[in-house]
Amino acid sequence: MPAQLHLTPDQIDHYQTHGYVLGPRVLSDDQITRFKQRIDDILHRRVDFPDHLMGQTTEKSDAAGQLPSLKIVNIFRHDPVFAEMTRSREVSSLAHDLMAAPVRIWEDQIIFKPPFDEDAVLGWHQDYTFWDHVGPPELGTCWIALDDATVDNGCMHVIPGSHRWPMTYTREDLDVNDPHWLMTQQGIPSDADLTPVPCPVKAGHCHFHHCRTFHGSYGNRSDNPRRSYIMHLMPGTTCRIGDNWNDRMGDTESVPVGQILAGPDYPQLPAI
Ligand SMILES: O=C(O)CCC(=O)C(=O)O
Repeated sequence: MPAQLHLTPDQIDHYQTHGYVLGPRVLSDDQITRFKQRIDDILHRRVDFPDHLMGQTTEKSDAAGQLPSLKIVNIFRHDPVFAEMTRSREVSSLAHDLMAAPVRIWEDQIIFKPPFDEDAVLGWHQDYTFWDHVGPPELGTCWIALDDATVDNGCMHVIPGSHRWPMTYTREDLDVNDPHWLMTQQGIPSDADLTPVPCPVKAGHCHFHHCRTFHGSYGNRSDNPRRSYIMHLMPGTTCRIGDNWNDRMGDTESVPVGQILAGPDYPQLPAI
């Protein structure tokens, strides 16, 4: 796998126009194996990981003894195995095709959807709703499949072009119990096409989405888990513009309001 991967001009244009793009392979077989093992170790408490960063996304499914659907956040700040992704030249090359240098890491996540869990749904949302204490809203996400992500096992879906819509709601308005809430909000053009587009990618491959793109995912109907490792990235121009509100997120309080988020808490991806 070449370390210097690049998106083609058509892929870059696709991201800018539609708010997402499917990308190439960024993980080796060895990384996929080690990362899956590490997720297993974290989920089964064989390694230390802060409890409050392990959030259950749905009620536990019916299958006896089965793990629930989980979203684990801030992994690179606590786990030495996943911290190696802060040095990924592959992710860095691609991210710098889409965002102003130097691209830094804002947050990361693991999403684990157990087999046969049709309730493991992640409702429609825009990431920036939860990040509006940093800006400008030009952050982007590199979503990496650890298992082949398919429509059957709940791959991510997007609404193309939605990153450009003038949405007016705030975080306080959100109804987190209604997965379709976002689709009913003011700002969606009356002629908008709200047909969800799936983003299937093979294990080790990635896709990118803009922080304002509507996205979500359905449950897992397959007999395998759906695991992904997700890097939320910020262009080098990203500043703190407000106050922390969620202790599952990166802490911005060491950076004065109006200053660029930089320093050891926000590692810079390798220079390209
Ligand atoms: O993995 C998913 O199903 C959704 C991911 C997501 O919401 C994100 O990457 O921001």
